[in-house]
Formats: sequence, C-alpha cells, structure tokens
Amino acid sequence: MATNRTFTMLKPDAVSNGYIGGILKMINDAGFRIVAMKYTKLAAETAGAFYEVHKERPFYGELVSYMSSGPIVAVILEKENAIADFRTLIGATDPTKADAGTIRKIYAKSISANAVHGSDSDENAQIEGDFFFSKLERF
Ligand code: IDP
Ligand code: MG
Repeated sequence: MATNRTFTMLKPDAVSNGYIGGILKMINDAGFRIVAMKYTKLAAETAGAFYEVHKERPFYGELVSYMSSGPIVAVILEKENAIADFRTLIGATDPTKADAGTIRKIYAKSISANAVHGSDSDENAQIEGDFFFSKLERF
C-alpha cells in the first residue's frame, strides 16, 4: 500500500556547503510536508548499515566513508505520490545527468557527493524512516 511518505537525507556535502535552507525551501515549495527531522552524524558503522543494500557495489566503501564524514539532516516527508515526485525533484544520481532545476543539478558536486538521498520505494521509505525515527518523533 502506498504510504504517501518518503525519506530523505541532506548529505554531508549539502550541509557543509550551507545548502540546508535552500534544499528545504525547494522541498517545501514542491508541496512536501515535514513529518520528522533530525540533525545528526552517522558513525561509519551506522552509514554502512543504512547502505547495506549496496554492500556488493564497487563504491560501497567510498559511500560509507563519505556519508560518515560530517553531519547530515534526516527527514521523513509526506505528499501524495511522495516517492516518485521526490525522485523527480532531486534528479538523477549523477548531477551532470540531472535535469535542470532539480536539487542535485543545483546543489550536488559529484555522483558520490550528490547532496540528497531519496527512497526508491514505499517499502524502503518505511525501512529508512524507521532507521532514524521513533513513533514519538513523527508529527
Ligand atoms: P540514488 O541515491 O540516486 O538512489 P543509488 O544507485 O541508490 O542512487 O546509489 C546510492 C548512493 O551511492 C548515491 O546517491 C551516491 O551517493 C552513491 N553512488 C551511486 N553510484 C555511485 C558511483 O558510481 N560512484 C560513487 N558513488 C556512487
Ligand atoms: Mg537509491
């Protein structure tokens, strides 16, 4: 069943470059409501667990060390058709291939440091949101 929710992280490059406000404004302007939000930093072990599904991919080590290199903002978002609409808003994984006007086109530096995460399915949005937030932290 579609939950109308997705999960995002503003990644270390977005935070260190001062883009939290700009990215959250784009998310708000696109009609997403913030259900939960947390400013935190992932230990390498925690980042490794979050990206467990990518364990066999060649960039896994790079991804884990990058995602634990500085603070991130974890957010649960709500909107009709949230998963697909958010993937459209962020653009392609590789910012050089992302459409004009997308978050990654505007804010991302590289395919690895690509500013934001976006869940790829309802099931993963649920798993990823549960990874960061308790019931008491959702509104
Ligand atoms: P997505 O974030 O657009 O869903 P995924 O394929 O799920 O892309 O990859 C997860 C994350 O791993 C990407 O957001 C990016 O940070 C990193 N990544 C993906 N492909 C590469 C690559 O070829 N080199 C380095 N990092 C990559
Ligand atoms: Mg993905």
